[in-house]
Amino acid sequence: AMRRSVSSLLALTERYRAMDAVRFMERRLQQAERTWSTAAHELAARTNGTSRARMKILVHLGLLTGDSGRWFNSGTGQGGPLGELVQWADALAALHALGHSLSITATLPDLHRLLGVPPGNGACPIEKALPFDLIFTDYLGIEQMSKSMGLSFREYACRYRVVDTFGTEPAFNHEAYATKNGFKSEWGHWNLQPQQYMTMFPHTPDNSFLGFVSEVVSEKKKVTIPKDDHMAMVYGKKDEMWKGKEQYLKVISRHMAVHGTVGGSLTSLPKFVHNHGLLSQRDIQLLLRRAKMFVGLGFPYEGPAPLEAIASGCVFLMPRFDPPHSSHSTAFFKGKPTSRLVTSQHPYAERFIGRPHVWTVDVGNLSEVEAAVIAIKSLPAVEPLLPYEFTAQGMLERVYAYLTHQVGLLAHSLVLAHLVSLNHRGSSRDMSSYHRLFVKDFCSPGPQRWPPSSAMQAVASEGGVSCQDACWARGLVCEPSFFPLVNTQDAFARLGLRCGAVERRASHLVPAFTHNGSHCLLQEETLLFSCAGAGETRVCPCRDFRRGQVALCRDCS
Ligand code: U2F
Repeated sequence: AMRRSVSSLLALTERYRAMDAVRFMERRLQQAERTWSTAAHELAARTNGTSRARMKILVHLGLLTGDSGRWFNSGTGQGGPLGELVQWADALAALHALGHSLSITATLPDLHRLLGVPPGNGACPIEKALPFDLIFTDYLGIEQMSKSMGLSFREYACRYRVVDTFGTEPAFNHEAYATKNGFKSEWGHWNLQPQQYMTMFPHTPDNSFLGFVSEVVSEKKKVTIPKDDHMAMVYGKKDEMWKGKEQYLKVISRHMAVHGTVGGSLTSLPKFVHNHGLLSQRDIQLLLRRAKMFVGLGFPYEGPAPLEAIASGCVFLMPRFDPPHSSHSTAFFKGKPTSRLVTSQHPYAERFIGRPHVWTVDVGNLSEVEAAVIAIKSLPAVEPLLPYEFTAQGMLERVYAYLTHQVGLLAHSLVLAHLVSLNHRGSSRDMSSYHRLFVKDFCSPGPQRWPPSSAMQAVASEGGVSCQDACWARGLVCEPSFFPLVNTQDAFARLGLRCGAVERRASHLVPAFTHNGSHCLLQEETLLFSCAGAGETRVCPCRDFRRGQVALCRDCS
């Protein structure tokens, strides 16, 4: 059954309430309780009659352990990163609202205790069967589990979900391939199914888009705050984010009053800035409802605040990155397991939202900045926009779909039913073959493919274009779970690609076709199927998507 109150969730986080980061998450959960409750109620009505298994889910917040924990906790009230805490709070809210049985850990000893890791320093297999159906953790957490669970770590690999803000592409995830082909990174290399990584924005369709919720202020009475066309609010809660931005801000200040919410040191803030100090999430949202424009400085990358601003009727003005930022060119992305080219401070806002809500400018070109500011200031009121996928209802619908369709457990229960029926018939040979099948196929799609294959549209990309971009250019998204369906000569032929020769390769750039020689290249390592990556003409499995809910196809339930 869906849950509509957060009180039993707060009873689980109570153990860690001494941590500032946990108190931040708890405040968020309390403020958003009504929003989640309504979303749970609506989903319950929509799925009425569907029976679901209550899963035992461990949520291990690796980011709050050890040095990382000290960093997040000390930064919570000092302008440090909050995006990750926002996402974790919302992930907890969704799993809880869906009625699953949660356990939460935020220290290493607690993790070991719940996993059943025997005391001692070495990595040992856990003593009993893993007592959880799923484990949601992050990159630090998965590393901690690998170090302490010994051989059991791989045995349960399909049960892990790694909340990974910026995404992990298949070429980085496959350890041997990454090492051999120059994709070795600090964080990747876990050889998981790429869809086990869950991102903050729909970066690469190779991963699952978990997201967060942008509508947290729920008031008993709706307060109308009039927009002030002269008010610009700057996105940057730490002094260092403002360094070197004076000229850009000066141009804005000629037309609008510039407000900031910076905590701690203020040495880089120009004199003309009205600083409010670091604010609570609620207060910052009240300010956003008054401001006409929200101004990006270039950092932080891809945070939640611009969506909150756009949802409050602000226009978001931000820097374009030309050349784009990437793990090759930018210290922040170095070591991140992605080859993504980040073309602006907030590619989701740029790509999925755009004008009139989002304006992307070259901040080095002050006349372009000025023209944009004048145009924004004179825009008639811009309607608040909150993409459905960032509402509580949208996130709950998505997490519900993932927990229904991406879980080996469902395959498990089907297999068990078969085992039981075979056992009744006394056929032990069939039983063992069925069991082998189950173990082997634990992570792969069950008998019913999801999304349904009816949603697939195969496409041949232009040379040098990734499947992600080829699908997008046609108003579709790349769907990695369909790759096996296009990895055949027949599928190539249906696209008019006649194979002079066929070769099987382990490469993140295949299935693909070389026009020079008419070679059909088929994938032989399923972990390397990848929507990201451009090479020869790629053969791509695209699908449609719901408006405002890119993770789900139109006929996906
Ligand atoms: C991103 O993390 P940030 O914490 O920098 O993300 P923001 O967009 O600034 O905001 C996160 C939340 O902080 C709130 C605001 C957002 O919900 O309402 N907040 C606040 O409570 N008080 C304030 O004065 C200002 C903001 C990203 F999410 C991370 O994944 C990245 O690691 C990081 C660096 O790129 O950027």
